Amino acid sequence: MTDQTTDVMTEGGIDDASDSSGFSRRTFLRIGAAAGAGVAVVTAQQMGVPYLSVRGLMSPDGAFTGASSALADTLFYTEVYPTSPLILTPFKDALPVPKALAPTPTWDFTRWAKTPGPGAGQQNSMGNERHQIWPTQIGQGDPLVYKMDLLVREHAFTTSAVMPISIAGTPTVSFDATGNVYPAGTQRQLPNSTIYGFNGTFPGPMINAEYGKSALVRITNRLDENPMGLDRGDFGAPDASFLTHLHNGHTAPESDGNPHYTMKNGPFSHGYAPGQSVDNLYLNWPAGGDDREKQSFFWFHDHRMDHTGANVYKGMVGLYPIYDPKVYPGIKGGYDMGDERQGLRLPGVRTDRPDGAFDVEYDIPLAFYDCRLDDGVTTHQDVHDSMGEFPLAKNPNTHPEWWGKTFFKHFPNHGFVGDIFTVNGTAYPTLEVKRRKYRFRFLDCSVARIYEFKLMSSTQGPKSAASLGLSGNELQGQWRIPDGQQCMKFTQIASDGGLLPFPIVRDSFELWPAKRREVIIDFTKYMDGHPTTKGDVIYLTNVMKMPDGRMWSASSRFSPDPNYKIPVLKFVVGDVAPDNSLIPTAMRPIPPLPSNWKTLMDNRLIFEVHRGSAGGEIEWLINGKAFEPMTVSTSLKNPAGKTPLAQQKKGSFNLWEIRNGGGGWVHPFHLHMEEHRTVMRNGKDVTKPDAAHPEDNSREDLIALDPSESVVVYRGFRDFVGPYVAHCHNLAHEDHAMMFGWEITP
Ligand SMILES: [Cu+2]
Repeated sequence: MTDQTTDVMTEGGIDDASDSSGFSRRTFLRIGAAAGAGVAVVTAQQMGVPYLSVRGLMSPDGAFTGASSALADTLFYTEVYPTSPLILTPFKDALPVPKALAPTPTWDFTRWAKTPGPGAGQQNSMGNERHQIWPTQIGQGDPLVYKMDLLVREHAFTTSAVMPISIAGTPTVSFDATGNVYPAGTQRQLPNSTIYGFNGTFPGPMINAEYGKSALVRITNRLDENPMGLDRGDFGAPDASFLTHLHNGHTAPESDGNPHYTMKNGPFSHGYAPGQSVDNLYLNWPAGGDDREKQSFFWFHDHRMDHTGANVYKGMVGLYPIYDPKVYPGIKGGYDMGDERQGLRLPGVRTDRPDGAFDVEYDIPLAFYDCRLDDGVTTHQDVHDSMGEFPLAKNPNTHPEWWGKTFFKHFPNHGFVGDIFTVNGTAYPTLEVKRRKYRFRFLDCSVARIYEFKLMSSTQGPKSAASLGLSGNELQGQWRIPDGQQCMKFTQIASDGGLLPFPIVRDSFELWPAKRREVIIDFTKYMDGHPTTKGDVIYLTNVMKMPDGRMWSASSRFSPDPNYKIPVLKFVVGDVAPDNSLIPTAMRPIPPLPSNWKTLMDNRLIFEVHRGSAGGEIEWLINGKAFEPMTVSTSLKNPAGKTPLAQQKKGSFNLWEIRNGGGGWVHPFHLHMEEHRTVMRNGKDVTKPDAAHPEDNSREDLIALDPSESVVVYRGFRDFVGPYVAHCHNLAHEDHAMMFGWEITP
């Protein structure tokens, strides 16, 4: 253990605070690191080192081969996961297409015991915060009010029968909640999984927002209630607290749902406890009031310190497309308001509802989430098992009573990847489409999995990986289309930061955790020009193989595996429908860079993300430090010889460099509050983007950091003051301290 790590571990501070179980995970780590209690030990052969060596992914300084990481791997966890039962009839269930949540009528929320409003104490149920900017201060009316309760409920991923299979891909025994054992070869129906969901659903509600009309969301924690008497399993924040972050809303800290804020303000805790509520106010106002900063697809998710991965995986995900009804000079009608007859004329037919919400047909969000279901024979075992977070589980233990329900393991902290792929909460769904253009809003809400999507046709149709003789990690995804061939292209119109300056036609695109991509798919013709016909089938196919949370082992960019073609969503072409949409040639202009931006390079802030030597709870470090929620982080020494605090003056702009410290890992790195623009990669000016990174000519809120890559971004710090965070969005990395606090000062 290095001095640096010892430092972090003895620093004390708020991460020592006991939670409801009487322990802090990080406190336990200190005990655990010393005593080795409750820790699984694996042999050196099981570790990732040879795998990475073979792939040439060792860091240049060889750090990954050093004893430190190996020791951490050895001491703190094993990578044993269950094999999910095989879903026997994929594409049986329809893709759930969400309808917009209705705002709460004024007569209703004005009768609430604590009414929403701009006054002191009106921002949360503790009465100790107020909204930094109320919409009337920026020329808007009072906000639309939405209500969401966090509820313990059930969720079904499929209605198909399943066949329990082993890691060898062969039929195996299965179990049920009452203690029955079913012999190998018995078809089963899955039990529902327990979720913690916004309004009790997964995914949670969708708010269709509009620029210029703010939204206030009253989120109330009712996770202490369990009216259906559901088994909560052994994951999710053990104190049932939550913290909701609208990713990546331009939002004041008190509504931003980040632990650097909540530890110092508001709840003075990791999150909001059962019985508490918070009014998250989303101004739907672009950074600096600049229309070029408008975005188009947010999502909201849990951000509870140390348990974000578990809480998101347990269902705390919601959708937030944002439209722009503004009329700009020279363009007829609202620019991007969900109506294909005006503005940019992107696909979408809008219906304004009497309840104050609106729905947009042919404009569909697709939330990708991978899961694993318990096989009843895999031991639930990680470093927390001796610390009493889930005492009823008596872990390490097997849980045949949870057979077929979602399985999550906090460790290993490489990440967590599932073997069943779901879209909008349904495994392998089907969408019947009209013969016309659609807008799809892609979101990766998985804990760690990265996807690469292609549109493929297949004459033979899907075959189960097990039936192809595959086993182990090759079973991930369950189904393949061995004869799949690309048949269509995507026209990408937006990235995480909103509409692109120009559409990009793509054969495939990657989707990293928390990232969004919006595309138009034209279902009238194939890429060779042939028209589609009714009944044609097109598979949205994942071609990135990612056996664990480190990174992919095969993708189009690196060592593609032509046999890995996982159909995740089936489109069936139906009847022709009217289509007034167009594919525009130009969309949202990118805000200009100052011509002298390179003069900011010397004084840039530098953050290097890397693996620590202690492993365990604080395995993932930034600038050598584990996340310390009370503290503003410090930059590494920059070329000007300074180590500035991560503080920016309100209204300022700066360059920040995020470096991947190496070791053959990738990190989806997310900075809260404003989207950024990538200006340098590995020291090279990319303001004129190349084919490998066409979106460098756009705004994003997440940096997809390749192994050992350095990325410099330009961004602003406008409108609000206070504490924010930046962190890896591989949620296992985030939960193991790969996060730092920064702030905007007046
Ligand atoms: Cu990471």
